[in-house]
Amino acid sequence: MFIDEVEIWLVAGSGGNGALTFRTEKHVPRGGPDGGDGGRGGSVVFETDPNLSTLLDFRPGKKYRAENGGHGMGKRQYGKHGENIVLKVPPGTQVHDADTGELLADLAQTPQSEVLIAGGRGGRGNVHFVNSVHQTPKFAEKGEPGEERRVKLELKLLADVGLLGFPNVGKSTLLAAVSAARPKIADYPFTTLVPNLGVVRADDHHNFVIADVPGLIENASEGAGLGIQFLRHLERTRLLVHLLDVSGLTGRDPLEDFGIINRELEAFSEDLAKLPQVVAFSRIDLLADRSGLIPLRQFFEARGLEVFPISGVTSEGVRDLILHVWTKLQEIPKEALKLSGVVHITNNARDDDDPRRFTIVRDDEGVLVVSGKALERIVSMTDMGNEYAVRRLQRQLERWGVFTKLKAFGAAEGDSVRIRNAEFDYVDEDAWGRDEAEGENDDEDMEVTV
Ligand SMILES: Nc1nc2c(ncn2[C@@H]2O[C@H](COP(=O)(O)OP(=O)(O)OP(=O)(O)O)[C@@H](O)[C@H]2O)c(=O)[nH]1
Ligand SMILES: [Mg+2]
Repeated sequence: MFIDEVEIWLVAGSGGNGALTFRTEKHVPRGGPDGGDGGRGGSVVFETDPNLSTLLDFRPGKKYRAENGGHGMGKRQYGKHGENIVLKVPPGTQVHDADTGELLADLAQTPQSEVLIAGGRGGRGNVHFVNSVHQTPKFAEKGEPGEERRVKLELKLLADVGLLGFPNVGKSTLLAAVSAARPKIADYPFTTLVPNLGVVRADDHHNFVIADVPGLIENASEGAGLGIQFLRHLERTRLLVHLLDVSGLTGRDPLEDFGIINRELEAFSEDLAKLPQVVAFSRIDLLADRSGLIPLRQFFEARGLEVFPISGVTSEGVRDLILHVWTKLQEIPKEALKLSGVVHITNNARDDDDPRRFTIVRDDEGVLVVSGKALERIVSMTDMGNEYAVRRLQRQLERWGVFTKLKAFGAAEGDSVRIRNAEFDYVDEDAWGRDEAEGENDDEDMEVTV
């Protein structure tokens, strides 16, 4: 189970359809066109919220939808814009395309808000298509369908300090002793299955964040135990507190444990292995005779590591440890965190506005598939049930060189051609379009400006 990695769907609102209406006046059954534009669809927006520390509120697989735009109406009335959907995430959340893995947004700052998918454009009402030749355009544009995208949200916890240690050494107990966090604590390994965060009060004005992660075991970096998936939470910390059980009750050798865990860190990431460590001897309340700790302490101090004997149960030594950690944190700059803040706006509409840029491929069934973002958008906004709209589309396709390129590609009379959801039979250009070119090629001045 991961609380900090979740796949969801984002659905931008579709634009509303433009209206196909005509003015009605007394004694004039059909006046001029007066169809208004559809409203823009709502966008999908992410916003950081410093009060959040998990992605638990997101339901895996759920579709998070922005509102659709309203349809245009008669009397040139615009449709209402769709409401954006604003998804709140903890700082440190990254949004990836679930299919390609591409990083779409790195939401590291507070406040930070990013439009992940812009809503679909509203279709234009027929009033826009009046020109010197066509006084009564009998078509309107449909709204642009809202883009849908599956994304993976990933939270790398922005903790200052990570707790490191074998299972059952008392990491969660320590977190509970120093913060308001109430992680599950029990006397068996792998009690903690997901990372817990706690805010620790250093003094009246300063806090820092500790992350308690599941215990590590030998070969964790190769997937043993709960594996490495949690090690990456420690990647963005600035300091590690390495807990060693010195009570002798578990039969573990603290020195051996220390070596094993550090080897796992090195195997996982060089950066992680380089983080400064503070050693905490855990469960000292269980030791009646503490003389055995002296050589152990000397071993670490000889290697430049500070040692703090503690008990999360009685709180002995805990305050000293915390004060020491706080002092050290002040020496380690926060800039060490790698926060990029990179953002790509994924909206198709903004990426490529030139309908002359498209590609043609023949699919397995022999259908000629024409793809190009602007071109596909215009096709998706064409009302295929309306012969006037379809005729206009044909003229546009011709103007943008679609038929010429299809011919050059080897299209033969009767081949099927598909552009997005529209499929039609290829007709050799010499056999069609002549009559259109004369009287009907009248919309040069209403170039699509989407
Ligand atoms: N006597 C004593 N018991 C402790 C101390 N710290 C932890 N324990 C006990 O040790 C057991 C394990 O403690 P946890 O805090 O759950 O250990 P953990 O390191 O978080 O374990 P995982 O989540 O499994 O990795 C519990 O039964 C605790 O009550 C301590 O300082 N003294
Ligand atoms: Mg635990």
